[in-house]
Amino acid sequence: MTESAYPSISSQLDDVESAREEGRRKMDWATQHMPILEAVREEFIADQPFAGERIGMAMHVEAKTAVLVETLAEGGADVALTGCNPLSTHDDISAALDAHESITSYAKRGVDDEEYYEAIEAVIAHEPTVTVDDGMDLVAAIHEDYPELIDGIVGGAEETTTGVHRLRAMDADDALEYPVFAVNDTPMKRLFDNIHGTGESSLASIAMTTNLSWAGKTVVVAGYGYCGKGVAKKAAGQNANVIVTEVEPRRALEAHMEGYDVMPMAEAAEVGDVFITTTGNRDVIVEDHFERMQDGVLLSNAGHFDIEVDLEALDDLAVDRYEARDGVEAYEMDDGRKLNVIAEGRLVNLAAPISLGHPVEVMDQSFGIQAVCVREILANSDAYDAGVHDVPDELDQEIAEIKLEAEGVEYDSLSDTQREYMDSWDHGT
Ligand code: RBV
Repeated sequence: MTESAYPSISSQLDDVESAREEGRRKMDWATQHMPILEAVREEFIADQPFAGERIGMAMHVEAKTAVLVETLAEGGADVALTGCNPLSTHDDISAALDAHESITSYAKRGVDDEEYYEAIEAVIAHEPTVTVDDGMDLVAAIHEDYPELIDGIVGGAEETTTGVHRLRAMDADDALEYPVFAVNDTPMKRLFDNIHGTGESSLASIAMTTNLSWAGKTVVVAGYGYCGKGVAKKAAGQNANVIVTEVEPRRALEAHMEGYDVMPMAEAAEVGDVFITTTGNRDVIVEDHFERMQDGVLLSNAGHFDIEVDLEALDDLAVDRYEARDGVEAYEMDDGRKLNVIAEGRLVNLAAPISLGHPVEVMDQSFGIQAVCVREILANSDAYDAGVHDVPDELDQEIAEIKLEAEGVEYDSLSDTQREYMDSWDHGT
């Protein structure tokens, strides 16, 4: 394995022993609620499907992710990892992982842009045979700067909507040179992680960061994709009035039929108390909107990148700027209004000081899919050409079955007659 000059987390902390201990304690807690990864880990320990492989990862380095990382390492892999957001890393978790003989962690909280990309390069210096990304930063850096490594890469897996979107754009340009599974697009991921995970953890992080209530607030949710649906549903469940903004006519209609107010952002800007962007696009809340907002609004983003709220424009408008609370930056306008930005406009459920990411149970599902995707790409590499691949449905079902069994939920199966009927076309009235 090639060594990198960039230091792993262990040499960057003052009291690495106590960090490791605390990280391990958090991982133990997560593990107790991750029956899918527990089952997959037992299988991997027995079968050693990753013996001799090097897995490079760029993900949110916190307790649940750590359980995935260890599961892959226990399956025989050498794993090198770093963060996929400068503010989502938990240093104690990073340190606990780095203590494992087959794991090197470069993730550190609060890195600047330069350090962030140096850490990505440090992971790439391990010459991974498989990549696991959340947001596609590893795939992008390898294709742009280390194309000579591509021949040695069997494949990859991508966690999030934004990453899959970027990968599909790359694939459409014939620029993606190894196979990558779109983990995000599976039912076991998207219907739970994106909806319940984003909904619950974004609202929890905003509430804990501000100590403010949802009841009676007007909450503006930008984007009604899977994440937006979750945020809107949970906000309505907390007695907020929900406004949805959309650019896609059927989604706008869906939100309207769900009972939410739908209107352009320019109108929503005037009445919203809390703004949560979930679009995956840029410039969703911009200067014109800031000018119309009420005093004291909260601005936050639940999309992967920090480009949905135009903070540069907000900074230009501001006559003063100060930290109102941990994780809350107040921007004061010349007319005295204060607009409060949470977690620097970065993924609010992961990047605020108290954020913990999605709940453990949903990450068990998402990471269960990640784990079996890594197994699949290595076991059947001949079946996958360069490009984005849907995860085979049997793998998604395998994870659902483990989860149902762990929950003690029984369900029906088709009789032979029913199966035959479903496969036939000649039964009419
Ligand atoms: N996400 N990870 C966590 N490890 O706590 N929470 C959310 C965690 C993932 C989620 O799957 C989503 O697709 C992605 O973060 C956005 O970067």
